[in-house]
Amino acid sequence: MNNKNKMEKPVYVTQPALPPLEEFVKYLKQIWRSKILTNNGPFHQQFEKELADYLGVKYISVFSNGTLALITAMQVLHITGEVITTPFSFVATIHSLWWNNIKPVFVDIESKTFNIDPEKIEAVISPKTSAIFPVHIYGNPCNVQRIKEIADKHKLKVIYDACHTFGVSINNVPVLNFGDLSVMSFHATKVFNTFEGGAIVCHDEKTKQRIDNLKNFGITSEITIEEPGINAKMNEMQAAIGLLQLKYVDGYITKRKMITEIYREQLKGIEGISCLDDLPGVKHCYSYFPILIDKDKYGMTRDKLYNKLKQNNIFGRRYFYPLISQFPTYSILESAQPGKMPVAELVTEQVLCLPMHPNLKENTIRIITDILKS
Ligand code: T4K
Repeated sequence: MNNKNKMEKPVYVTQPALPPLEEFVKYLKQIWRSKILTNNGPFHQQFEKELADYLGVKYISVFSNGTLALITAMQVLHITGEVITTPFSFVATIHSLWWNNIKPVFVDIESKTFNIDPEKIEAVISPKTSAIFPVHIYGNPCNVQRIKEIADKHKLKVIYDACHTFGVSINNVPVLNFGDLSVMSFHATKVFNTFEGGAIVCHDEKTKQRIDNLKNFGITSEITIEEPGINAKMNEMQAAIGLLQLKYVDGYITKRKMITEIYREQLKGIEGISCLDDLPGVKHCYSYFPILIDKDKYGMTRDKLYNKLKQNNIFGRRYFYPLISQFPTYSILESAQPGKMPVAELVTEQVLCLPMHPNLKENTIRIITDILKS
């Protein structure tokens, strides 16, 4: 085997971007002095304010991770019965329904964005449906206007899984301002990380107060517990890292955009490989770089290419394969049956996310694309 392209060190699908350590040490010293480690401390409060400003949203409540934020979001809106959603996401999306005893009803995705296809939603609305739960997959915004129309017509709530978006806007309107709630993740693998972390964006003070109570056991005063909450609070170290990351995140996104453009240019014209385009009027955050491999035209399956890259020390990931609807817990559902979601079933077999993070060197991208071309 010709291994001239083998990387000396492994190249992973992502690598967290981190601020300078010296800057973080200053924050740590403050925490050591104050002894306030968690429970709505000063960094937590400051982070919520600065984050809301950065994102252009009115109310945000930060969480210890995105999954707990999703689980809590369902409680905030008292979601029950059935929820219409996508099979093409990370498992946490649908696990959040399961943990709330809510039945997911899957519908197919659009081939242009891999997001839920709004035109397939109305056909599965039933008297038990309480919400639509789309995901802005890879950070590409859903058709938010159409989803709003459908939700308004049928009086359904909309909760967006916005775990892949950071600073994304449509015609200068932050995508987080659509829907009743949007849920974010600041996991190590995301565009913006606080090691682990997450948030719920809402649009009024009362809801924000309720979310704050729910993530803190339901405590509303020293002796009052209004409802059964959970512990999903962000701690002071996470909030401090978040404050620092806000200073650097524009730079991270600029680098991701440059990397995307190099990939797109290099992959142009390879028969059987396609990638997603930027959407008109959208400011993207370039969280992932997914490609589709058409085995007949490319002459190799996605899995063979995935393994070939691996042999060269390059670890792409098949995000999102299998579909969530294909996992045993969910595959028994009627909406999950094979043949019902042809676009998602095809995309999950063809998709491969190539390495994407701000520290990726141009030379490494060229080695990756040379392997794809060879
Ligand atoms: N909704 C959506 C749509 C999501 O994508 C996610 C999470 C959630 C909800 C839930 O949010 P959180 O509760 O996580 O906040 C990863 C992440 O763990 C997960 O956060 C993410 N989505 C999902 C898409 O990917 P894995 O199992 O693929 O990650 P892992 O550990 O294999 O990491 C991938 C690569 O990243 C590694 O090969 C090396 C590199 N890496 C990873 C970590 C954790 C590092 O260099 N440093 C690190 O600390 O799930």
